[in-house]
Amino acid sequence: MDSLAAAPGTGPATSPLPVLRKSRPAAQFKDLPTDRTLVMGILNVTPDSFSDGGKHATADTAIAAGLRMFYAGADIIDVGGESTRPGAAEVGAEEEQQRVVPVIQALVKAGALVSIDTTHAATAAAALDAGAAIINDVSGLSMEPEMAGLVARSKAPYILTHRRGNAVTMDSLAEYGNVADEVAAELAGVREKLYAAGVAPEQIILDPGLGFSKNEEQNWELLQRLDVLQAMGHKVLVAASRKRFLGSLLTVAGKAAPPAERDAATAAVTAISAYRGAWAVRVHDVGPSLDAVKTAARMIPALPAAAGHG
Ligand code: PMM
Repeated sequence: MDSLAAAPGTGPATSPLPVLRKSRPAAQFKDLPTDRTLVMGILNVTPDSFSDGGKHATADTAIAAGLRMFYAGADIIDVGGESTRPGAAEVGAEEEQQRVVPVIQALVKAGALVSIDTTHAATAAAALDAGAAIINDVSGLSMEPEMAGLVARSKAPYILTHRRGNAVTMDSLAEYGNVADEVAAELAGVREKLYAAGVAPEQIILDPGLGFSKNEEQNWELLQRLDVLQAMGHKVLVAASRKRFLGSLLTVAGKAAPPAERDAATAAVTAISAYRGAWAVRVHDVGPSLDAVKTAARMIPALPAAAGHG
């Protein structure tokens, strides 16, 4: 019998605060679905993230939001305690851990698979201790190179994101000849450091780092040329959700769409990325992207027949 107040997909749609009664067995990375692209829900436990900052600023509201995403069907919940938006202030690792650890513990207890969005090795270690299964480091090892040793020792999957500079400097570093090739080459350089530290190839998940030291045109080019990253032989994560380049695309009367009005475009990026074989998408609004990945999975085998080859 189900040990939770509300099992995935069965909770009353109107319940604002899902209640956790008993724990479930810990979810495992190896048990994630493999027949479709995965949906990672974004849970920022921060006062200042660009699209949901302040919404989940306390542990209780963050846990409730995370449980809602889990019950809505998110495969992974990505918990972060430091905003990564351009120009955001850095948060100390201790404060970051105070924000994320109780949230991770509660979500893991509920049976969710959790990733920790951090550039700090100490926070990644504390998150793994609290039950997180994946390390998501938007700095691509550049903030704390000791992260590589932790990834090797823990054997945890590691999301290697492309970014030049840090949250303050990255916008000024968006100069590329061929953005997809250069991003791939720079990721390959960091990958060498991971290998040197003893990280196994199958632990590595690549992320083009949309919006991190890329302008709008470059973000679109990276999405168009996802195959360049896929050719590197790892899983690929696409994280376009509500980003500025989607707001610009949806400009009406000279006004970019605000973050809350970018979810339909996000779901469209999800569908196309899934169709092109992305391993996962990282999104704020889980439901539409879940529908999109299921639709894409259903479309893929239909192609050869539709084209008269099958
Ligand atoms: N973007 C943000 C935060 N974390 N993690 C990965 N792997 N890739 C990203 O592009 C990424 C990320 C930006 O902020 P948000 O949490 O508000 O989306």
